[in-house]
Amino acid sequence: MTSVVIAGTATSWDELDVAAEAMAARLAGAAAVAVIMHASIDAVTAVLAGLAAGVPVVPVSPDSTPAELRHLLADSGSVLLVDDGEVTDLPGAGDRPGPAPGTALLLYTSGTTGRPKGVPISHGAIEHGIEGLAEAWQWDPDDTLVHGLPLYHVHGLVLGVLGARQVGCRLHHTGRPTPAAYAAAGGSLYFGVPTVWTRVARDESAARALRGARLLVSGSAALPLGTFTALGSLAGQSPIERYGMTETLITLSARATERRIQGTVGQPVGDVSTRLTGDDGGLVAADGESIGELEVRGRSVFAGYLGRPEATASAFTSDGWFRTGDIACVGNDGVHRIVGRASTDLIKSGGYRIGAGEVEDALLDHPAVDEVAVVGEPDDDLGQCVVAYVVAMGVTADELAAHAAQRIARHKCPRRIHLVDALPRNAMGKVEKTRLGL
Ligand code: MCA
Ligand code: AMP
Repeated sequence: MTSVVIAGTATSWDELDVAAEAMAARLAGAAAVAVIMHASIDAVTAVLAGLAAGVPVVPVSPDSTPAELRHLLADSGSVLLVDDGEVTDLPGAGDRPGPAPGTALLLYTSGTTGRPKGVPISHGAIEHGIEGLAEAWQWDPDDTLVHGLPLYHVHGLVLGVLGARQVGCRLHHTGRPTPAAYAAAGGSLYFGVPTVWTRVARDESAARALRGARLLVSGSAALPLGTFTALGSLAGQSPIERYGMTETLITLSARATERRIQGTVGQPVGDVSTRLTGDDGGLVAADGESIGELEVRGRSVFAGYLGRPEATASAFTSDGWFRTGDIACVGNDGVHRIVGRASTDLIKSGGYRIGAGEVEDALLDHPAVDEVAVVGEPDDDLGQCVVAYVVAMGVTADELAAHAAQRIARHKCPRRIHLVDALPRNAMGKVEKTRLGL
């Protein structure tokens, strides 16, 4: 019986399947079920139950504010909510159509403006993506996967739980992704966002304790050079990097058997194809130098946002490629390098994707606030941190921080709020975010 440990509680995949089957009967026929994703056996059981019952599962962050939760429940068409193993009927639910049949998960993700959008992910996309990763990483039933990532995103849930289950390996979820917990877990395969790897690299004894691991994998944001190098010497290997997106699952990855090249995210996974397009819409050469927007196609790519035809139309090209919004360059060996993002309005902080517009809306909602611009500023630990520039009268930065904290989850809240007299604007009156903080 393959063991599964989640935040200190042990079980097995077989026991989880039995518990999930029992809950599946209660969920069957629902348009969608929302699950509060504490790092717990109960939460994982509820996800597996939804998948077994053919009911789309909507994983919800336990840190969601009441306003965020209301949006997710209404937007997703969820008719049931599971929290700590308790299934509740949602009153007044079902006003909106749920995801299409065949949807396994409905994940919510930030855009540059507006509230988070639902990304329906099919059973086939998940299976295909994990098969591709198993091949790229030589991931097999002899592995013990260790991570402590949140269970409501692709990284922690799709790869970190459903991946281990599909491969049939042991899983040790550490509850929180701390260096000490990673060091104590004794795994063969470790997942982390760059912030986690940076913290491990700064804790020399934790980093040295990973010397027995077969493979360290970093994803969700760019891995800093210093972290790559420090782990190379302390842990005996640098992490391999892979690149993905909620909408595409995992698109690119370095291979376990190949030499690790800092700053590269490898080649396509599974049947994924990629191309780069320039500002003029023309294709950009894969010559290791030219850069363009990365576009992708393949079985793991989603078909469109739930109930957002306009957002879907602008996310795909007329010939069916998904526009990632990431700027990349590709070598003639097919190895990709992510060099930036097309928009300053998508921030990556601690591996979380945060839409500047959502944070701006939360602050603009305060009556004393006239104007807001939110940006991601470089941060040694988080990659980027959320910073707000606010034009307001008669309110303090602390009061605005408290206001935001009631509306948006903690990781989206600005770490710094600067009260300013005016925002920098160009001749057209548009805010120039790149001039903020200068
Ligand atoms: C947090 N704190 C704050 C604020 N936010 N204080 C003031 N203002 C704020 N706005 C507090 C926290 O509550 C905590 O307090 C302390 O500051 C430290 O917070 P933080 O540095 O954020 O550390 P953390 O809470 O330990 O989180 C770091 C983390 C976390 C563990 C790396 O960011 C994380 O779990 N990231 C993973 C995100 C992820 O899974 N992304 C994948 C998306 P106190 O210490 O008192 O509690 S899927 C994806 O991207 C694609 C598909 C892909 O490629 O994988
Ligand atoms: P999310 O939708 O939260 O999954 O975030 C997806 C975004 O994370 C991508 O569009 C990239 O900007 C970023 N990302 C993911 N993996 C990497 C990586 N290895 N290097 C750089 N950026 C990454």
